Amino acid sequence: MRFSSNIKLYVLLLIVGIFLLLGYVYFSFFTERLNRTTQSGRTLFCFSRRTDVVAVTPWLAPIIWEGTYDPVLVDNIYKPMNLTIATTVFAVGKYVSFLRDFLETAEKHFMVGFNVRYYVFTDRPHDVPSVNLTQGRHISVIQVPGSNRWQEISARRMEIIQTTIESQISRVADYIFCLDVDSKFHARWGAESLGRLVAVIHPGYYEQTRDHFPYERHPASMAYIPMDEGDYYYGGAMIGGFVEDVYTLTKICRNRFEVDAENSIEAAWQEESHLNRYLLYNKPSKVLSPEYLWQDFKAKTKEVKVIRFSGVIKNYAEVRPNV
Ligand code: UD2
Repeated sequence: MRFSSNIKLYVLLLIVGIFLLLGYVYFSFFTERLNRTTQSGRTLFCFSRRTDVVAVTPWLAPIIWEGTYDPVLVDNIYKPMNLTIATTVFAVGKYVSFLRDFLETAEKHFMVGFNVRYYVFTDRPHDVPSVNLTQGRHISVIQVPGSNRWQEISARRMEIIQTTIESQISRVADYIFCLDVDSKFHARWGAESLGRLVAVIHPGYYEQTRDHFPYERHPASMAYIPMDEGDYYYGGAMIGGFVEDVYTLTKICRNRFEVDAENSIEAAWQEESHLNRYLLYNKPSKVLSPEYLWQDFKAKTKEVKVIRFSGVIKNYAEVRPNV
């Protein structure tokens, strides 16, 4: 009697053991499959691993920080689309000396694996360095007038980008980025940055409240923003998005700039002020964190895990035509 009850116990334990083993095997297999189908399990289980930064705007546009997206998944979505990205950069006067580093580092980090058409605007076409470009990437050099005022060079970018989109870029590109030349890329700037209208938070103001933002505060200016309005202070060193959305932005900012000029007004930060005004009433669909626009003189802060693009330290008196 005791012998047969022992056997029953062994059989029961054996059955329980087999079930536990099967359960373990099934669970491991299922998890593994889930991971493979989503590129990495992170996407489903911990999409944003960041709790120290805000990764969405109040109008629900993503703010792109390291750790809030899966680069492999993003590339798998965008790379098969065979997109062309226009990239404009102005190198007028002595700023032509920044071009080599800008282009060489862009080739290493900027939209790698995509078709990129650089448009270099300069008054010194013969000083444009020759840089080895990878397949699918081209440079067009476009001559523009010089100026003896840096404010004018910086501000006229809107007009020149607008007319070049009309005459050339709209026929060949899907997206466009307009960037400052006195900068270098240091890490991936990829398809996570693509969107309908893309702006970057200025590194000098991302920790400040809006009453400290250097918006244009004179009501007479077309760039005016009242003290109780404003979302972020966006950097003028980067505008991006669909070609047609950036076209509208440049056209409107250019018109407002010209109205100001007719009234002898120059906004506090030239086209950057008009950009901020435009983006207040035309919200960007994607916002890049200051990882995408840093400044070399600024010490890295704890929330900026990766510096992707950063302005070099320059001697203003040496490189600008006026002070
Ligand atoms: C800030 C902005 C810049 C622009 C400017 C206000 C950032 C980091 N930078 O930079 O985008 O809004 O304020 O006007 O947000 N350039 C030339 N030749 C010149 C002068 C300028 O080619 O003689 C071009 C060049 O591409 C340069 C850009 O204009 O990168 C902006 O000029 P800046 O870098 O001197 O302006 P900065 O540093 O005050």
